[in-house]
Order: sequence, then structure tokens, then C-alpha cells
Amino acid sequence: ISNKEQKEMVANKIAERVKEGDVIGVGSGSTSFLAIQAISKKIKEENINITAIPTSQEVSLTCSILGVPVSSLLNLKPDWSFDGADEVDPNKNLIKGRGGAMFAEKLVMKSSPENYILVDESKFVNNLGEKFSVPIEVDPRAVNLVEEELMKMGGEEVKLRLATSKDGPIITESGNVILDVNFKEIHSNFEKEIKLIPGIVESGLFIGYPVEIFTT
Ligand code: DER
Repeated sequence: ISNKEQKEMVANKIAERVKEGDVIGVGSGSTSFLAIQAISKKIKEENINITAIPTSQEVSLTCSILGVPVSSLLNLKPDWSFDGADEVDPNKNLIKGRGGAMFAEKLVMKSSPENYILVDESKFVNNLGEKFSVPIEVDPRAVNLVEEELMKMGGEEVKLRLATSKDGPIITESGNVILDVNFKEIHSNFEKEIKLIPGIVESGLFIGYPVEIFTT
């Protein structure tokens, strides 16, 4: 079956978990979008009240349009969360951030006791970094320093993520830029090491998080 059909199957599967009163962390990306649609349908059909904690303005808008009440980590702690991923390795480590929302996604994931990662089979890799670069959110003032430090860590190619419908770089919801970095090998301590570089706000490495992989 196609990736789209797999994503729809996984989205419908996660919607079955929703129960009255749930506070749910809602991830970004196309699979999470399908899940929100399936959840919106279910809560209307079964007259269930839930609250979403969105991980981007786009997700917040989508929830509102679909009639899913939203709140924030300032007000509520999620009971559980779902999100997508770009890569999943055999130890359930992830690369995320194609959508550029990994800062809020990591906050929600760390705040949730249960995290479900919705993936089609194209996301599974043997080693992180096989298919995707590691997205790293950086304060614009630190780009040169960070690039130098990442190269020292074995970064092979550091690309500033450019916008497609405006001139210049992508600007994140925190006002930062994103560097996409290829690494030949990603060690288990990379996520922590990267966070020590001044100017780095977040990376798309999710290593050792208690996640449950939801797939077809
Ligand atoms: O940006 C993200 O982390 C998203 O979850 C992304 O990695 C998955 O997006 P997809 O469901 O559209 O493949």
C-alpha cells in the first residue's frame, strides 16, 4: 500500500486511543495532520471533549479549524502525545524537524508521559542520518560559530535552510534559522553534545526518548 494509505491507517489507529478528557500533545507534519483530522471526526461523532497542545502555529490553526480545543504547556501537561518523524532507527531513536518545529515538538514530547510516533515504513533506517540531514535551530547571530563547531563534530555539509516563497532563510516560530547538517555517523551522545554549542536552540535528534512507534 502507498505511503499515503499507510499514513491514513496509522492516523486512524491513533485516533482510536482518544478518550474523554484527554490532553493530547499534537505533532507537526503530514501524518500528524491526518491524525488530527481523524481525531476531530471521532470527537464529533462520539461527543468527546479533549484539549490539544499544539507544536506549531500551523497545528494550532488546524486544530481550531477542525473544532479541537487548544491550550499550551503553560496551562496543561499532556496525558500523551503523537508526532511524526523523518527517520526511526532500530533503537527507536529519531530524526525529526523536516517541518522545522522540533523545538516545540521536543518540549511537548518531554512533557508527555506517553509518546506515539506515527510513521509509514519509509521512515525506518538502520542508522540515523541515512536519508535525512539533522536539522538544527540556531540563533542567527551564531551561524558561523555553530557551523565551525559542527564541522569539528564530523558535520560534513552544513546548509542554511532557505525559504521557497520568500528571499532568504527559513525563520522559525522562535525567530531563529535552521542549519541542516549531514553526519557520516551519529553517536548516541550527539544530541547532548550538540546542545552544548553556544547559539544552538534545538536539534532534530531525539535519542533515547520513551516513544512507542505506531506504524502499519
Ligand atoms: O517535522 C517533523 O518532525 C515532522 O514530524 C516530520 O518529521 C514528519 O513529517 P511527515 O509526517 O509529513 O513525514
